[in-house]
Amino acid sequence: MPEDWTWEYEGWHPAEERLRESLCTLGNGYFATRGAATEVFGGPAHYPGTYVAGCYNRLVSHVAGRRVENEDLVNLPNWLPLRYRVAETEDRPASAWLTPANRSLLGYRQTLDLRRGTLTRRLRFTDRHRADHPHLSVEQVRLVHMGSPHLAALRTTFTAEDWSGSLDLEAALDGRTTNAGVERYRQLNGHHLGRVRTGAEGPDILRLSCATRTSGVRIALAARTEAWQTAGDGETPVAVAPWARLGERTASHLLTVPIAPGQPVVVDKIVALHTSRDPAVSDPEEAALYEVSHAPAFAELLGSHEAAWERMWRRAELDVSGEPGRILRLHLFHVLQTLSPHTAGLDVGVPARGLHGEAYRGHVFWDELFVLQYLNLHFPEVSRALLDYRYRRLPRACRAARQADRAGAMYPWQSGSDGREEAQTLHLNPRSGRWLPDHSHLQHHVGSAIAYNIWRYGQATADTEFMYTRGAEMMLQIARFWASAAEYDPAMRRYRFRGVVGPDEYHDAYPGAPEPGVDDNAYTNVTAAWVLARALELAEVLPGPPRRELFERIGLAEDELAGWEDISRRVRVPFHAGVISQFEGYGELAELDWDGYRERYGDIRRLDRILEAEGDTTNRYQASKQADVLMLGYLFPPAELAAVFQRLGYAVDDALWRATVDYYLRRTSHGSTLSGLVHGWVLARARHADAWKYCLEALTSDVADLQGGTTAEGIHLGAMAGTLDLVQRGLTGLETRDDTLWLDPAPLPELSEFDLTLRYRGQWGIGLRMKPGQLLISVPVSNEAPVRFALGDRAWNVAPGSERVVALPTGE
Ligand code: IFM
Repeated sequence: MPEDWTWEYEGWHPAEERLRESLCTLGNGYFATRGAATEVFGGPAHYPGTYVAGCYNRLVSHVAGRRVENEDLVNLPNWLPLRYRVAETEDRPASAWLTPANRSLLGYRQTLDLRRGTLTRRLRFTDRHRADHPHLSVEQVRLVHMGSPHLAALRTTFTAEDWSGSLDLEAALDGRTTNAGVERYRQLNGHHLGRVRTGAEGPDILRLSCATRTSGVRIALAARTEAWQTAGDGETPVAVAPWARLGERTASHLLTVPIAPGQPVVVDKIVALHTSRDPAVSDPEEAALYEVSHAPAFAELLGSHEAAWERMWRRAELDVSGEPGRILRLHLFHVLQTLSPHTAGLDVGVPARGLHGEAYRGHVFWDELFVLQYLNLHFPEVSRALLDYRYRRLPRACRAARQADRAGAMYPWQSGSDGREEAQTLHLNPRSGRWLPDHSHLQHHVGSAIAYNIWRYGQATADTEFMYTRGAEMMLQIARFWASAAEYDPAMRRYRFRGVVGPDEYHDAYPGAPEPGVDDNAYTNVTAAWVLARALELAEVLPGPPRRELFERIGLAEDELAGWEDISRRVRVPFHAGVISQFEGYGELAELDWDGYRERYGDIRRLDRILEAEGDTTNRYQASKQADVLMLGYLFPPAELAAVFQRLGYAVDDALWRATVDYYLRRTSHGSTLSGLVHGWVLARARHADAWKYCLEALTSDVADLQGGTTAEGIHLGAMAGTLDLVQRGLTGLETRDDTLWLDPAPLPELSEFDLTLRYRGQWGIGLRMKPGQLLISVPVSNEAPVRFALGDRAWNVAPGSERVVALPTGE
């Protein structure tokens, strides 16, 4: 169905434009551009933004009497501007520039076509001052090339429906951009670009170059403008030459073109973007000019762009019927625009908000935990590159650990260009206007997320070249950090991790405590124990020479491993009232009047801001921002979770786990999009009646902007990718271990039919088709060997070119 691949936005609604811009962003893993209007060079309704993956700059600001330093993903010069108006005639001055906000606008429709990777904008104007009400229609197609990652293009076609005259056109490169896309950051310095230079080359090429102020990344754009109209015979295109106007920070092509019914005017803008961070580039300006002057015409570019997308869709395949399927495809589109095969050649991590806006400054958090699981089974080379981003920053993480009197690697909660801790030290509560201390750097569980990703990547790919070298080194250094952070409590005869912050950011200290952090966060402790156990397992299988070489290089002695073994079996997990405690003392905190707060405020997702504005704090209450203990049920399938607890000497049976799920379900405000996802996943696996409610929340968090306007500042990449994985692994129960694809379906009635194509250990096109009561497994004929599947106590080797239909227990 064609509509399954398109998202349509009708009319011009100033309050919604920025949200649409995020959702209509086009990108290719190297760079992305928000779906902003080309006619407006700014203003409150629009926020043009172009971001190159990994292009950061650091600036100092002064807020609340303090000096703060922030590193931001930089908003680069805007390549979009293209504006138009009806040119003056002998008896009439030129019209105003025509924009979607203009009163002469009759119609506005934006269509995001996921299959083709294009954004088409259709606008229709009239001149109300003229008695004959002439009409001008404009169709504009935009692409950010998926095959040639440094190219973008814009084709604009103007049709005079019932008048003749001329159009004035201006196509520009605009270097006046700043980072101003997030209201909360407005008091911070956003002027990242300097040394702007503009120029023109030959009759049809403009150039603009600049550099980030402190990181010194040089950026260059070049734009080729091609315009023509059809001649009087309606067929012969006649090229129209532009002339260049160069400003200090802008470069424009200007042209005036006659137009008449049956003689449309077409303007193509082909743009190239390079930075000095690019591989295989001598000078970015020279590279951009070279690229733009060798780029083919628009029609050919569109063809090769669509072909590149077709190849991507084939590898990414995940087909779900109905509206959930349409949303999932949009999520997949944005994941692939942020992290594509082009990413594999770059030194970049997973930006939590995509390349779609400036929230969280383009930083890299633990959110990659929700992203790599999907990529592992489609684009493993991209997963590997993202893990290599972490590997290159391992020395910095080791130094951070040493500075904190720990051993091993302490990865930062927020990472940017060089891997230092980028978490802010102050954050603004927009409700109270107060700047508050930020202790999120105590979320050391980010290290376990990296280790978890390495382990799962290894299971999905059997990539021993990575696992026995960089993967092992990171695993061992993260395990070493945990071993050095563990405090032995002789009274409890257990190891404890104290002074941390768990995934639930509402608890960063005990009420009234002078120091930040809480003790024995169950998620942190259990995942730390898991990391230690997996590191030992990996150390065990490392072949002799690489093992010796690695141990020697990182100074790891064999007897350290004995200590890890002990810790991995005796980490403490607190319990209260028959459930796992989120941390020591959680059960003693006050109960919140949830109904009262809901009644008073309606949306209480950001309860932390509400309470702080009232002079209170979430630290006093049994109130969690997002899934914390329940994250364990997201990371570990039931058997593995039970085994993890068993190894620690705790009996966590089904009843205790269910009681734990219910307990936190009643005490969570879901102030992060990750929360709905994790709850949906955990409840779906437990076949809980409320599962769909949370899955739906995760599915709609960006398209319906559920977190109160935050999608306009960038999409939530973790939740988007997580919903793909919810189908891929959550509903199928898919696990990749022991050379086997293990299945344990728990389909939701609302998501009971879907198709997946996986790439597993170098084998492409492995198919899983789920229907109510039935699962069809297929292995393409092109495969070299059979693939082993298991479900419960049944197992099959499915040969190349064959299928296996598996009946599922009733209700599945
Ligand atoms: O990593 C998340 C965190 O869990 C909740 N706050 C936002 C971060 C970035 O997405």
